[in-house]
Amino acid sequence: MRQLLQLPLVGLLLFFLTPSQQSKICVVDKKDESCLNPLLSTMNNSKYTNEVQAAHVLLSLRLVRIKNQNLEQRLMEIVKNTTSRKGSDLSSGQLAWTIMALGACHNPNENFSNDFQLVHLLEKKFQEEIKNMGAHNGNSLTNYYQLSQGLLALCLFSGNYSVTEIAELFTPENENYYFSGQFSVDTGAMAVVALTCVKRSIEKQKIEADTTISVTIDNHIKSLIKKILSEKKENGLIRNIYSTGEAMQALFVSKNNYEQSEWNCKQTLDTVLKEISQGAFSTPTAAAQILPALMGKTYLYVNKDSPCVSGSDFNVSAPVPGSVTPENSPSAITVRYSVQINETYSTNVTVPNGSVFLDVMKEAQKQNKTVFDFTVEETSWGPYVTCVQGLSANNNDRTYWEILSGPKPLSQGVGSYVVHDGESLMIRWSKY
Ligand code: CBY
Repeated sequence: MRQLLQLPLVGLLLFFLTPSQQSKICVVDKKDESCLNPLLSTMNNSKYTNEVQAAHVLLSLRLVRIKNQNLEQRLMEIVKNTTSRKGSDLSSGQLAWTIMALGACHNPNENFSNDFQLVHLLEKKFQEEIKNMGAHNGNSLTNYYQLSQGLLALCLFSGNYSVTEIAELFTPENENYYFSGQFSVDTGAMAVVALTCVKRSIEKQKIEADTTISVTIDNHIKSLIKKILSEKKENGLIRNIYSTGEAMQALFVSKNNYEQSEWNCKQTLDTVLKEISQGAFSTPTAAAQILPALMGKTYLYVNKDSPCVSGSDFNVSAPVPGSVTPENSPSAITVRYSVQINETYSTNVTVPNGSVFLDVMKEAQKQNKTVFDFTVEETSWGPYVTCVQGLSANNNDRTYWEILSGPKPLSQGVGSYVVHDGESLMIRWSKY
């Protein structure tokens, strides 16, 4: 009798633990939303020196329907000014994110008459990327991450593209998905989201001739998802903390392409929340890229017909946890800094505690202007080193300046990585 009574209870428990239930609970709980405060305060307190950061954040806030009218207004101004000033100088990915951010919802007070023009401009940029591939050994003008961003915006905003061409370009064998032989999760994830949009749009239009292309695209998605899942770490992160948000989005949009047992979404979510509490995602772009996935949203939710203002206003209470300097740590630290081309040029550099990689480079440059000379370009992720000792990185040759600590390539850029006393830092002429 007792056993009989227990049966329904066991059933109920099993129901809650089934994989489909697990996937449903994989968003930040309403009661835990304060965990996201560090992300929101990073977004709120940023100076937005790089305009594309503003597009990233605006898109993210609109996607999760978090309302902060002041911030949104500020971001809109920056994005619109940039668009009218730089317009055709924006790269394909930058333009795609501008279109996505401005068009993510409909505001009756705003007139976006030039949206249509932006989509046309993106069509042109997308073709330029492809043309460059023909002329430069398969290398696009920028990279496949941006090509995927471009495709996604064209797909969501009714731009023109050839589905046959897309099916050929985005084949998983394409070496543009790889950097130095390693699969780029960020790139693969963005491609999965874009290809899923294309596939759904083909299915909606019911064009018979496109059915086989739809099957090909579906196979590409399946294969990319396999590669993404093979980058899953023991703690649930997918490659690293900065690629995990977009990998989660790719996995959300293609639930039918893997077994539920292949991914424990809750574990990934918990690890990301722990990282947030420890001060990761302290740049606006990093915060903007992780936020949608934590609230169960993907870029496919961008909806130009929904109203802009809704949801609740957010109050930022928690301060951003940064790298706290222990009280007894020395106020100045010394690191070894090297530039490697064929030869290696090294020096010892003393910088204040809490300095970033870029500060070390500046200090070395003061010591020797010829050997340690360098230039940077601002990107939405912070400064990107373009040139050292007069030698410039080049997309067509797939060359770049790689940054390392000891033998390990860093997963942050020169403007974010905080250096440690006694560390050996290097910038190395490399090929991806
Ligand atoms: N955005 C882009 O075009 C960038 C696309 C991206 C895949 C990007 C990562 C992912 C993302 N979510 O934005 C990317 N990096 C690319 C394409 C590249 C290549 C750039 C050249 C090109 N073809 O466009 C290249 C050369 C392979 C590359 N990244 C180099 C580097 C190193 C930069 C060093 C330098 N010279 O300044 C570096 C620091 C790796 C290293 N150890 O040398 C690097 N990238 C890192 C760490 C990163 C991550 C940044 C994380 C952070 N917190 O700062 C990254 C998010 C990102 C930006 N790269 Co690249 C990847 C990750 O770790 N998950 C378009 C825009 C409009 O959205």
